[in-house]
Amino acid sequence: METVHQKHYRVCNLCEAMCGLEITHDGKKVISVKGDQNDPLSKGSICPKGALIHKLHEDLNRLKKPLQKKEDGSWEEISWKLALDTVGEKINAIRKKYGDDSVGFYLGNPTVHNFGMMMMTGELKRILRTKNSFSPTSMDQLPHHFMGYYMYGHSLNIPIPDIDRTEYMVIFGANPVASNGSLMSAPGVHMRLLDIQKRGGKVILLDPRKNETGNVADEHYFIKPNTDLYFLLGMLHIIQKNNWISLGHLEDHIHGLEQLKNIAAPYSPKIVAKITGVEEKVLQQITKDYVSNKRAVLYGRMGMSTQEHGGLCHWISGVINILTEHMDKPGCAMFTTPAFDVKRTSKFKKAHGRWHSRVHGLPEFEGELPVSIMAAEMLTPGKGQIRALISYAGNPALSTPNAKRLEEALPKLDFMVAIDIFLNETTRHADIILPPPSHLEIDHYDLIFNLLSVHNNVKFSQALFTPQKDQLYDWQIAKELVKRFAKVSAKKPSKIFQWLNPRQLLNLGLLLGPYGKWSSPRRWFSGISLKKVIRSKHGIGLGNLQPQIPEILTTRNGKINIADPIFLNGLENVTKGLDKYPYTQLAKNKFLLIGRRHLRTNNSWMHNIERLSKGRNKCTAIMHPDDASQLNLQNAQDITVKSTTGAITIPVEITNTIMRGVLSIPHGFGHTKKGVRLDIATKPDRAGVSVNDITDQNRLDPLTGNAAFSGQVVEIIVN
Ligand SMILES: Nc1nc2c(c(=O)[nH]1)N[C@H]1C(S)=C(S)[C@@H](COP(=O)(O)OP(=O)(O)OC[C@H]3O[C@@H](n4cnc5c(=O)[nH]c(N)nc54)[C@H](O)[C@@H]3O)O[C@H]1N2
Ligand SMILES: Nc1nc2c(c(=O)[nH]1)N[C@H]1C(S)=C(S)[C@@H](COP(=O)(O)OP(=O)(O)OC[C@H]3O[C@@H](n4cnc5c(=O)[nH]c(N)nc54)[C@H](O)[C@@H]3O)O[C@H]1N2
Ligand code: SF4
Ligand SMILES: [Mo]
Repeated sequence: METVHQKHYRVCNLCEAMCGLEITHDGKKVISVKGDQNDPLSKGSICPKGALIHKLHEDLNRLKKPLQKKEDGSWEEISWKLALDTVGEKINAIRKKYGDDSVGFYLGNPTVHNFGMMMMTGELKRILRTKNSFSPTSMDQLPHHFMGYYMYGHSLNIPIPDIDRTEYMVIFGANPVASNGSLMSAPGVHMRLLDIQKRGGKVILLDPRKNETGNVADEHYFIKPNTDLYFLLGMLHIIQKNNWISLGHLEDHIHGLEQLKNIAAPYSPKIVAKITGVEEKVLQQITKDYVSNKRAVLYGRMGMSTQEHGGLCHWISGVINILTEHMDKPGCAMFTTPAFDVKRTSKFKKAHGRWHSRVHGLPEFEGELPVSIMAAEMLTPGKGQIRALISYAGNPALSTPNAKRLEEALPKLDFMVAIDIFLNETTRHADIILPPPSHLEIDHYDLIFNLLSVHNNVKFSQALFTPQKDQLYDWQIAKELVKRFAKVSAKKPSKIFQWLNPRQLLNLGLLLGPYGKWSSPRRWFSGISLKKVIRSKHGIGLGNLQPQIPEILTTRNGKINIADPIFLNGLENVTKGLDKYPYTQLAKNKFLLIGRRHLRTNNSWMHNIERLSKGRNKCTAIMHPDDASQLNLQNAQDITVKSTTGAITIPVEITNTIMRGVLSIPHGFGHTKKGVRLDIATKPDRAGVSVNDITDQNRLDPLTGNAAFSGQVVEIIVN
């Protein structure tokens, strides 16, 4: 009998780009995956990870049944009921004995790519009532949220670059050509950057490495890691000195302008050049071109966020965009209007410093503590010590700063449960693993990335395949745990999450959202509902980003707080230290460490796909040829990289695409750890080493508590 091939359309949920996929299948197996040409946002673009999404589904290492660890360390498959009941009993017993804070909660990156998991883990967190809640936010985009919260009143009020209309884009520390864009969902970003050039515009990159985006950019400048704040202050200095300030339509909506007056005065181009390593004339030219171009934008990502002044960087870059009429205007930094707007009706809610971490006294933000201190909260005895961990869709044993310390802490816990599809570096420490279905077995809607997308857009993906019998979705697992944990919680489960499933909640959000049927009588017939979105198959384009100030502002005074004291004080501390800035050259065996991503990797968890991990070793330490020759190093030679927290041995990759004195090592590798059930673990030449064995958990942005990966000093020992 001839097999009938069918087409399935969905959105790839592996990264932030939201590419539309066209999947050809026979009802049981995927035949091919291509970019969906009719997707209004991605228009056919796809990357190698999306094209292999079915390999995750087919991976023989993927777990399908709950596992329980036996006394001898081996694993046994158990029923869902027994697994959930055991988790309920164990965690409740610990909570009863030691209090709510004795349970640590870690929500990993894939949570934000799964709307059911997002909705229901929020409820789970509410019921757990632990102060010890963590996520990768605090080693990633926390400075963006911090800036959104203090300047615009909500941590999700994050302006994104209007990449399709801009004519001058200055990028700090991002590599969208490899990462496919972050806090700027822009599928096919490579083409979008080329389009800027076709329009006669320019792309400028400031990065200690001439990365893949640097190959596309019109201009690339090496900037010393951890110094972007000084460059931005240099820009502000020039703008203020020349009085190139123009507020345009924001004039009546800004509060605190006066306080900005002299803040950049000490940051003369001469001093800035000395600190950043970028020539004075480059700073002058970029500032001039940026100010004179009406459609220009500053955009900074990982490299700018994960440094010691990540919070101040995002503040100053926002200040510059605002002061020069590059905010809330086409081609500049803009806010989105998503169909389901999770922050739409929200009023200002205090979300910073409501409690502090026990050991280091660091403030929470949006209910989370900095992840860098998670291990300390496990290892330090006393009331409130973490004794159990719920790790949801995360791999902190590879992803967090000084993860070696966490590896020390995890086996000492009284109990750990991991909700994950693999037995990997983190989940191997669990007592129970609960595996949800694969990425092709779930419904999908981008609750968060539609909020960060360069075009307004709405699309719903239905599950393609049916999960194993009895297997629970991430959201169902959370719901089952809520039921059990509620027995000893001071909080009652909320009715809405008890009665409605994620699809129904999503439908409500869409109906009431800015384009929804229920948003106004006028939209009763034409408006959006989930049914209508599902019928659209390829998704519905909702047009370009629109100016939204003042409507979007949810600050207490209804204004943009351009100079909140928290930022001014933070900057004052930096300025006080300016006279003593350590300009000294490092010894020839000392380097400033930075990270990188590769198009064919996705943090720590897609290396197990053979077709992504094969080929050239991606886990190398990139070094400049002059540095290598000073150390007598040959390409691919093993070196030991040592820091205050540990040492790793890794092959060196010599290329002049990196700044002198800088070393670039990717994260997410190191799969050779004992007990991992992954094919990649049997291939030491590809499994790599974990850079987070040498990153220092004490290097934090003092303002936000974000991990400062960039610019850590490491020492090289030639083997
Ligand atoms: N040195 C250094 N460290 C870094 C970074 C860096 O640049 N440098 N980057 C940081 C950043 S930005 C991030 S976001 C973090 C990521 O940090 P984490 O979120 O801790 O790690 P991931 O590698 O994303 O691991 C995701 C886990 O989720 C599982 N998973 C995948 N899909 C699903 C699903 O649908 N359901 C469930 N339940 N599980 C699933 C995977 O098997 C994997 O174990 O790493 C951070 N760490
Ligand atoms: N293929 C792929 N795509 C991904 C991911 C992945 O692992 N693989 N991860 C996803 C996730 S979780 C995230 S958060 C995003 C991140 O996406 P991006 O923000 O684009 O992150 P990176 O690719 O790490 O690029 C960071 C850049 O910052 C530079 N840099 C480092 N330190 C400094 C510094 O001090 N100053 C300056 N100016 N630059 C510096 C690095 O050299 C690097 O080029 O990517 C997402 N997309
Ligand atoms: S760029 Fe991201 S969303 Fe697009 S196919 Fe690749 S992994 Fe999927
Ligand atoms: Mo991230």
